[in-house]
Amino acid sequence: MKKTALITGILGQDGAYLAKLLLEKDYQVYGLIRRYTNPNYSNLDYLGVTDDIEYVSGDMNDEASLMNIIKLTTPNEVYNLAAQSFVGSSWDQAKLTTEVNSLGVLYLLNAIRFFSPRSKFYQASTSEMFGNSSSKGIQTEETPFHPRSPYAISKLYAHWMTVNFKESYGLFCTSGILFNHESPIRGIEFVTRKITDGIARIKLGLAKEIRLGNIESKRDWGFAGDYVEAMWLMLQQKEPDNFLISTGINHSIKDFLEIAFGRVGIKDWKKYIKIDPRYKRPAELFVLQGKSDKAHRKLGWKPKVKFEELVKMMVDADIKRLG
Ligand code: NAP
Ligand code: G4F
Repeated sequence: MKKTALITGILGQDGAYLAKLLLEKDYQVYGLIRRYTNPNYSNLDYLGVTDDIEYVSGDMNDEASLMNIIKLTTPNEVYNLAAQSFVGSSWDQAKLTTEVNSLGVLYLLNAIRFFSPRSKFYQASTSEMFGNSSSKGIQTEETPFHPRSPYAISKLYAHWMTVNFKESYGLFCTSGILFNHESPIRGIEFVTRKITDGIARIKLGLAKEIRLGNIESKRDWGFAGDYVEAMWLMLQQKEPDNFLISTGINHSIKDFLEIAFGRVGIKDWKKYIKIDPRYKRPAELFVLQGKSDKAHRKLGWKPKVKFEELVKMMVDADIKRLG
């Protein structure tokens, strides 16, 4: 019998990469999608898996829909990737962010508890939960949390609720604390994709500049395809546990700009960048750099794609898409 998995957020970046990985492992994949007049399958199309998924209709804000889906599918594994995932919007839409990212997780956990308690559960937690708190600038599973955005706060609630369902009801609940991970299908508003899309437009004569906020920030950027493998590995363990997933190396947005513009032969990239206060955040998170020793040791997981490779992959894909 095939193993079964339910993925929420299947139309997003990670949902698409995870679906591809699980299909390659011969899972039957259920994908939760919201009701739309015109749903956007472009990420799944990009990876060539759109027709291999069984779609179920529901919403993280609708508790009954989640109960119904869990009851009907009783999957071996549930990956909760659905979220209002853009930090920048979370100040403008704090209530919505909380409803989807916090309460939605509580609804899903209760649905599992009542209708499929043997399902293993993965929660998409985030390095944003650390805020600017770190020991010597590097975060580990032991670093205290100090969230600095409504998004990070909503995710911290979900993280602790996931831990609590494990401790209270003995469910197999894991939380993956993932650092930034990108790909050619990263959402267009995130800084990496905004830059690679902007560069492709400049190169093709479709745009003259890219408007950005704080370009001093440093992030520990990895490749989404590598990170979904870590999610899967977490659910293959005997005991549920939380893991931090990162590359261990960080770079500034300026580094990203230099390599990305370099890829299309532009050296004087500064003249194409305009700093626009609209893209600055009320509370910034300056440096993220994670130490994934526990994941290396217990999961045998290591990232494969290096930073430069990732940047070039994204630039090339945007040039191809627009060209
Ligand atoms: P993404 O591309 O923004 O995808 C998020 C998905 O959530 C979208 O498909 C969206 O559906 C879905 N969603 C939003 N609200 C929903 C609702 N009310 N009901 C059902 N689905 C809903 O995000 P991602 O980059 O793939 O990230 C996946 C998860 O990992 C997110 O939870 C994110 O917070 C977390 N995370 C991401 C990173 C990263 O660097 N990428 C790092 C740490 C943690 P629509 O397509 O219908 O809009
Ligand atoms: O690309 P970003 O929007 O990603 P951010 O805020 O780090 O969040 C992403 O990673 C988290 C994991 O750490 C996830 F949990 C979350 O869901 C999301 O996937 O911004 C990165 C940095 C920030 O410091 C931001 O202020 O880039 C800076 N930035 C500068 N100019 C900009 C811009 N960010 C965006 N999106 N757009 C700009 O114009």
